[in-house]
Amino acid sequence: MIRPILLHPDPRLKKLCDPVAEITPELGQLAADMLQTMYAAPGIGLAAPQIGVMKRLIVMDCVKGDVDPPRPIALFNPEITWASEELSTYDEGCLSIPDQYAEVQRPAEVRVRWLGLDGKHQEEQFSGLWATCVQHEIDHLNGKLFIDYLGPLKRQMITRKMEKLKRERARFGE
Ligand code: K1U
Ligand code: ZN
Repeated sequence: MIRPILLHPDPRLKKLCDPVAEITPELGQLAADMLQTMYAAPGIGLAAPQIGVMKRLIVMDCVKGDVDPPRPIALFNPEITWASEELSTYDEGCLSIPDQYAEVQRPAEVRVRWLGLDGKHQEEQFSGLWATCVQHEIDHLNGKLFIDYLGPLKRQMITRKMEKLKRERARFGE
């Protein structure tokens, strides 16, 4: 089931999410819904608070083009266990802040430990777009948005545009 994505500003996008105690069939269904919602948007990642669920769950698939097969992954309680000193800059977007992009600098590589859908711990080193995306999604679980890395003027300008978009959507029922 495709779920509606919350738009910034929304107090739920500023909150710390709760860890998941165990992987239940309901959480498996939530992860499946999030992947369906992410692909439909379209996007390369999605965090549970973006659909109003305050749990530490993210999904991603950063495979580009049609050559390589898709790689949908669901990460419960993801934790960064190592980050490279080398940084990389990416022009980030966010499904909760549509049509707004800004350069954000983050560690170029990160090691992440998480609980998989099978209830087992996994650990993997991510680089390139996967590294950028996993950090962006983990930020969502901590109530942080990519615009929080920008200066106050740029952040305020984007927030005002989003307030206008939300007013228009409420008025015209999009
Ligand atoms: O968390 C989100 O809001 C999803 C976001 C993830 C992300 C994008 C860019 C850098 C870091 C994290 C998106 O997926 S925005 C949409 C997007 O980037 C995209 C959409 C279609 C094709 C390719 C990319
Ligand atoms: Zn986002």
